[in-house]
Amino acid sequence: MNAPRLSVIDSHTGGEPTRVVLGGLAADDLARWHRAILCEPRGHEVLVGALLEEPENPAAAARVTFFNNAGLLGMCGHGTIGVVETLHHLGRIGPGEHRIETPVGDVTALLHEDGTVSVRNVLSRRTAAAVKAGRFTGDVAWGGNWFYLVADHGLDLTLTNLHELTAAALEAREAVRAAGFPEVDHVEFFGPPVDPRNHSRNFVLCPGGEYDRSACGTGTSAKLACLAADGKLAPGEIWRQESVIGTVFEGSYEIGEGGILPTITGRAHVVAESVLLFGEDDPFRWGIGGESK
Ligand code: PYC
Repeated sequence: MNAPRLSVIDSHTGGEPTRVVLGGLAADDLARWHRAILCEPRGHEVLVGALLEEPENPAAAARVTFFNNAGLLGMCGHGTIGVVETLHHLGRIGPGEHRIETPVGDVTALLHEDGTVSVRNVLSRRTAAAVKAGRFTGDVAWGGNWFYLVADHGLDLTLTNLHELTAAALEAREAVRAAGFPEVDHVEFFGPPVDPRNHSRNFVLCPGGEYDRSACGTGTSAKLACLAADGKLAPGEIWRQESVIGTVFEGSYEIGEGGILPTITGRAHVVAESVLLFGEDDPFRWGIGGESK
């Protein structure tokens, strides 16, 4: 493919950025283009991409493939909220319920009149409890991505501890994979909330080594699956999950077949509209550290 010109809209959801690509590529192209689109010098390693395509089901608002600096993502909670806010900003949808197709299943997103969005996520479940991995013990759960959820990390969940948190989460990821869970690519550390209105604070390590600025929609879904499995949260009860920067997702769940159906509520804000260029003579056409495959 020749150098595309890609129209993108950037937003953030609770501080975590989403770059929606409005077309010009197919999902198969992302293996080659993901770092060029997201990473420096056109973006930053923390950006999560969302490629919009025509849905298979004409009743759906969009088909979305999420990706980050490391490759493709299954589902993305903050990203879905960012996509809905972006479609609203473009005048393509209004308040109401919208179906969105993702590679791991359809989700529904309810855009409220006040701009908040409630995402009914894919079936989520805890697959293993109290897994010992190196110096950590935690649960393994699916919330649209795979998580290792750990409370006994020994660190305060503060921005001043980012380096220590990242190093410990990478260590936990290595250890849980070696313990027989190679599918885990996200690690979620828990601690007490700073704001007493919230139930818990988290730090989430994403597959490419970045931390989630939001409370992580799929991570909160995985947490709800664990709380449900332990009988610590009833269906319909609200769980307020605070992120390491203090932003909040509200979660609740219904019982599903073989798991739970989580709903995550948050708000996104559009911050930029732009066209990305990838000059053939640009030495960083593929992003710093990226290369054509
Ligand atoms: O909100 O699900 C999420 C998410 C996954 C990775 C970054 N954010």
